[in-house]
Amino acid sequence: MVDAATVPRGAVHAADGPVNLHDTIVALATPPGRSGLGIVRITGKEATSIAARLTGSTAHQRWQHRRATLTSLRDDDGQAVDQVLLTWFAAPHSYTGEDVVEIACHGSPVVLRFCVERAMAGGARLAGPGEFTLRAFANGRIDLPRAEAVRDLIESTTVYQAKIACQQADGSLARQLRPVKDQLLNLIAQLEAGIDFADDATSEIDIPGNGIILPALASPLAALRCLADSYSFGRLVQEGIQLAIVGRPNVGKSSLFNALLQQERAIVTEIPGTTRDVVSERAAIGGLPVRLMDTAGIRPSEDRVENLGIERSYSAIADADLTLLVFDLSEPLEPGDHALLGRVTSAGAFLVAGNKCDLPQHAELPCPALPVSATTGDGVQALREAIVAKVVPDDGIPLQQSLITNARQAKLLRDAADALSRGMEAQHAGLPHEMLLIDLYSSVHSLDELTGATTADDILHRIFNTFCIGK
Ligand SMILES: Nc1nc2c(ncn2[C@@H]2O[C@H](COP(=O)(O)OP(=O)(O)OP(=O)(O)O)[C@@H](O)[C@H]2O)c(=O)[nH]1
Ligand SMILES: [Mg+2]
Repeated sequence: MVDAATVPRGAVHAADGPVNLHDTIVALATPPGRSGLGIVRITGKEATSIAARLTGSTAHQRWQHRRATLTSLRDDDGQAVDQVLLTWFAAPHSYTGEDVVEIACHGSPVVLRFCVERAMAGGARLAGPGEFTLRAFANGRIDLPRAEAVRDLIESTTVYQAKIACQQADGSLARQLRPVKDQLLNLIAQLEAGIDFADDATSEIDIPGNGIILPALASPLAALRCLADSYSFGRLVQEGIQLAIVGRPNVGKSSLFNALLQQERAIVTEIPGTTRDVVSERAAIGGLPVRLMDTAGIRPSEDRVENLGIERSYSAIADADLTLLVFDLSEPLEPGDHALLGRVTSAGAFLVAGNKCDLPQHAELPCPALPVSATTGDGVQALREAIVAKVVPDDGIPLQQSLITNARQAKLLRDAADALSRGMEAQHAGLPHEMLLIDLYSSVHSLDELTGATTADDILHRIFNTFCIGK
């Protein structure tokens, strides 16, 4: 999708001035600290000559593209400091599109620092955050969504998030947008030609009629809306959901919280009113990142501290994407249970669990509930699945099509779709084709901004600054 000719080159700004995209940069690509291996990465015109000097060899003519070579990292006197594996990626078939050398050292912080400092002494500059990926983008190797996906892949906290990011890093969004943009450009070309020749009686080029224009708008509009709509679920995949566990005291909220987390995080006792504050913890449920919130049991109370805790339980219900209301199946329900059900129902998405299903049942539930036992674990897996089913769209987790997980991309897709909607309205209202052309150009412009073909430097700077150093 990215048109290499329109990609900004050498003009991207860092906070303190333009970023030089033409010098040679070096960074540690693995986390600092002691480890089995650490990788130093160099990209740029001087990458191979600097790496040759680091390894004290003139043998770099024998390095093979994408093949690892066993060699030594040496000091100025030629003394070996570490035995390393060096991999050379020849321009333009590398991540950045330039010559790239990766040196896998043993993961000693002093060795790694030595390697980076020697590369700097040889003429390389220390890379800023995301500068390797910025070069890949600036050199037309990847478009902006693919660059953002690389960052999301590194930041992923669940395997499902990683799968989505991996798919995006592979260019799935560009593959879906390319035909959309082509359709829009075709329509623009037809309209422009029709307008140019409108006054020429000898011309055989006509302005296309509604029968051609409206369907030509409908199909890209539907595709853009579908992608933009996927963000409602994509946002949850990226940011996770907040799940508040609420109920009367002693129904087993903290026990269920611990069972879902698979660790004894919250205090559990037989004394009603044990939990006094919101206890929250991150978990992955069915691949979704979930912030679980255990709350104070809700009941009328004279205790000031308990009442403060109960206020927080109400706030947790208000803030949650999903509320899990817990009843105790082994005890008759109380008026407070019914009041709470009313409150939870009106607050938004909710699930009801009947806990302590291992005990004889004495509760008459006013609504369907998932039977669970936090003690035996019965029903906990079904509860996990029910939580996922509550937030995943009806047609399941859409791994096949591109999923938008990024607010910037979602906004630009909505802008592109809105422009087409306006164009359709203009067309229905019989306005001159020039009006439709304005909307078509506006839609294409939003798509170009999305892919990075026309994205402003300060936005690029903000995006790449969220990357880690060495990527
Ligand atoms: N038999 C049985 N007992 C349970 C189950 N879940 C919780 N309990 C017991 O019920 C009591 C209360 O459990 P908690 O998890 O502290 O209940 P809670 O809803 O967090 O209570 P508060 O924090 O006081 O609001 C404890 O004695 C638990 O061991 C269950 O599934 N079966
Ligand atoms: Mg509790």
